[in-house]
Amino acid sequence: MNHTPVQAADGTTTHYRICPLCEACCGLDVQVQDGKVIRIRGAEHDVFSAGFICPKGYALKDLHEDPDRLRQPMIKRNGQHVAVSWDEAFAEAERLLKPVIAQHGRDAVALSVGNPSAHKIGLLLYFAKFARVLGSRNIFSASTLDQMPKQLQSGLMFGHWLSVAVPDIERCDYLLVLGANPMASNGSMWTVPDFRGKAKALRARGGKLVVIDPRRGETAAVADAHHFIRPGGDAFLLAGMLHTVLAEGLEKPGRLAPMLKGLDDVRHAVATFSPEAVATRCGVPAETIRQLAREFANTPRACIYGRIGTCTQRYGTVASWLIDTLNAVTGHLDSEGGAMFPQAAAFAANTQGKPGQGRGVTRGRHASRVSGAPEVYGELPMTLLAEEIETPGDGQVRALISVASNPVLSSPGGPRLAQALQKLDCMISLDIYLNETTQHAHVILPGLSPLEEAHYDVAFPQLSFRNHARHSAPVFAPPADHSPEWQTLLRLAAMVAPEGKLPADPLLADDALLLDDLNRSAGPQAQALMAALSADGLRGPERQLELALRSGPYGDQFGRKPEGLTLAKVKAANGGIDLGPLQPRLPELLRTPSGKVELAPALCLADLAEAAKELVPATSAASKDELLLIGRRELRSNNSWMHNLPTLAKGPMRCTALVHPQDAQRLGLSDGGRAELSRGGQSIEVPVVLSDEMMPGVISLPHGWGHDQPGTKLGLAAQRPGANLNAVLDDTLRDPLSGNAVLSGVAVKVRALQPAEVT
Ligand SMILES: Nc1nc2c(c(=O)[nH]1)N[C@H]1C(S)=C(S)[C@@H](COP(=O)(O)OP(=O)(O)OC[C@H]3O[C@@H](n4cnc5c(=O)[nH]c(N)nc54)[C@H](O)[C@@H]3O)O[C@H]1N2
Ligand SMILES: Nc1nc2c(c(=O)[nH]1)N[C@H]1C(S)=C(S)[C@@H](COP(=O)(O)OP(=O)(O)OC[C@H]3O[C@@H](n4cnc5c(=O)[nH]c(N)nc54)[C@H](O)[C@@H]3O)O[C@H]1N2
Ligand code: SF4
Ligand SMILES: [Mo]
Repeated sequence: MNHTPVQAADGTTTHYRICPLCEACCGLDVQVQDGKVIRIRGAEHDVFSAGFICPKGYALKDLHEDPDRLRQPMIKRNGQHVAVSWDEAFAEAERLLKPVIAQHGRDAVALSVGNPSAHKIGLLLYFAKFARVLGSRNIFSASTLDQMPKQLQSGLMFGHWLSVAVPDIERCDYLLVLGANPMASNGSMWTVPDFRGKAKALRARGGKLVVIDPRRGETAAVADAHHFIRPGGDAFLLAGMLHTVLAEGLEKPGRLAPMLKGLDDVRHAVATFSPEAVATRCGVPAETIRQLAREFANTPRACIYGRIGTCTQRYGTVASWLIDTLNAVTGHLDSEGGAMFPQAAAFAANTQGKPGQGRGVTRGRHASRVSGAPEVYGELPMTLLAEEIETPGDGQVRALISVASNPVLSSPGGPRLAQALQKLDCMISLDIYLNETTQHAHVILPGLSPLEEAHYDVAFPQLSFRNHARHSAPVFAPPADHSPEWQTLLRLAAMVAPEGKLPADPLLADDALLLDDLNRSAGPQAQALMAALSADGLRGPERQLELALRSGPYGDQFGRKPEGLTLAKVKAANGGIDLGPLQPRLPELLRTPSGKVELAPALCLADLAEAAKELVPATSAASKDELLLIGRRELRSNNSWMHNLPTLAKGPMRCTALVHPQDAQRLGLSDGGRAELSRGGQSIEVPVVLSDEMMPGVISLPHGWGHDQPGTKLGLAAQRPGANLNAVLDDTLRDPLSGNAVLSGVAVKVRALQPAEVT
């Protein structure tokens, strides 16, 4: 039974809905009258988010009602997209896709999967199934524009890509934040609704919040201290801090000591990274580095948290590794108020299998065809998609299936990729807009409105500040003939499966794939389990969820622990079920072959040795007419796809370049004037805002803009299109360990535009 919507005397109903727009995963109350949303508020009774909401949460109404949101499949005829029936769309997809596989093999079909898929249970679970059936090596995702360094580092140290430690903020007394702005982003790789309230409480109990960022932004504004850092300098700063901790004998791993492996190697590796040696490279004075190391190490409940700014740089994996190494050697890993590991109720690999030991992670099981970049977590770097399409030869990518992905705006080298997409024999997009990427698709298969779908977060309880299990039912029934995305993916899976291997009917395909999985995991009990799971008519993602919850760490184990969780119990709980504060999980969580925390992975040591070469001589700053470009997130925007929603689009233009007045003076830039940013033959024009929030020499611009492409259908966004930051970022720059793109600290030429030059 679902928790039933609350009916008011005035005829309105209030529905509980978990917001799928960002990682905070807030519970919302959606009030409905006569089939229309009349109000959205934070759900006070949500056990996890307790009433918090941000302006994007209200915009779910706009998204639901947006006339430009696709409600019917589209196919391209004579260069124009036209709406067609679902049958026609699937027939066209099959007509284009099958010959590519028949003639060129499975690797000729690439997949590109984007951020919103992490927020949809159907997309997340069934994309994985689809990718397995397809069996292509060419898988690209937003992960290599974002957090792959953190996943690789966590995999190397703890044995699984998703064993990521997050700040235990409610018990923390010293939080050092690098390269994150949770006041704008609402948290990332850390699910923490109402960061402001939690930061305020931390400070109220005498704790300290310190921010390291080339921009003194919204999070720095609520912190006790802020220090500028040269973009890309984090690995150097962190190595300097670790050097200080070890040189001054501040390490105290405590109960972790017997679980740590490689401390001597770490000591040796950071020996050359004294605060004096790194200061110029990271732009943080040596004395500040020492002070940061000392106060962090000496506060009993302390934590370092690094996010996108620390990942999207040349030494992204090394920086991420140094963060958790610092947390570990000071005894702040896996301890209250430090960096702790959530225990999700469902789907967490680190709650399955043998506790305490495992196979660990391997990378480089195959390499990209053209540049030879190693596979990481089954993926190749997103910045290499264009060359895989452009470069002729065996294994050339000739078809692309994009799933909730807009790499033309989100990936460096976007304009080059847009050109490449034109050359494909087949492009199929699962998306809800005709936008900068999907305009190149031969077939677009739309998803539902978030208000038409049930929701349970698969990924984010694995990254949450507190353990919980929450489910929300659809607010509105989906249109009768609209294929939900998990079924769309199964229909595509049947097309690409070897002949006769998978039924074309998505419900039968779902049964077949689940039974396969159960045969592998449960052996002789597979049939009985299948029957039990399917008893209440459960199918698709909800049946997977029932299996995951019941067999999970809090589950009823199919009756063996009757007090345990089932899907029905989670559904019936109004506002979800609180599973308590984070608990120590080491060594049980570990899946490394050694059964220890690997403090000194060989890959990281080798790359730190590379970084050491940059210490002497100190690298010079950008040339006089160049600034180092960094990204920015705005509360009323979300990556590339929410600029068409009226409540978010109103107000001042957000795609602006922030420049320090000192730089402005040198470059002849003025507040409100326009500048041209250029690099590698590409240029964009943006409005300039002068701001002493900026570190001199650095310029900040948000990504996800540039909605001026003909052939798209984004009426409102096109009125104020902004410019595509990724047009001037370089698709050759990567962290060689994780394949993650370098988005931070790339030097761009900045030129003031005279009014007559503005286009
Ligand atoms: N320069 C620079 N570039 C960046 C970043 C940066 O900081 N700086 N950030 C990077 C990061 S962190 C990320 S995660 C990526 C994001 O990169 P992407 O995931 O490629 O981009 P999004 O803007 O999230 O666009 C997602 C697409 O999903 C569609 N969509 C939305 N909801 C649904 C749905 O329910 N179903 C389907 N099928 N489609 C849907 C949207 O219409 C859009 O086309 O961008 C990266 N790019
Ligand atoms: N409102 C809003 N919320 C979002 C999104 C959005 O687009 N809008 N996107 C969502 C997504 S996909 C993600 S991944 C998360 C990201 O969430 P966060 O990781 O919090 O990302 P940002 O808000 O971009 O903050 C990154 C900070 O890093 C700083 N920075 C840049 N370069 C460096 C550097 O080299 N070193 C250091 N120390 N700092 C640096 C920037 O100035 C910025 O303040 O946000 C999510 N939430
Ligand atoms: S913070 Fe994120 S999850 Fe919460 S309402 Fe805003 S967009 Fe939705
Ligand atoms: Mo992201």
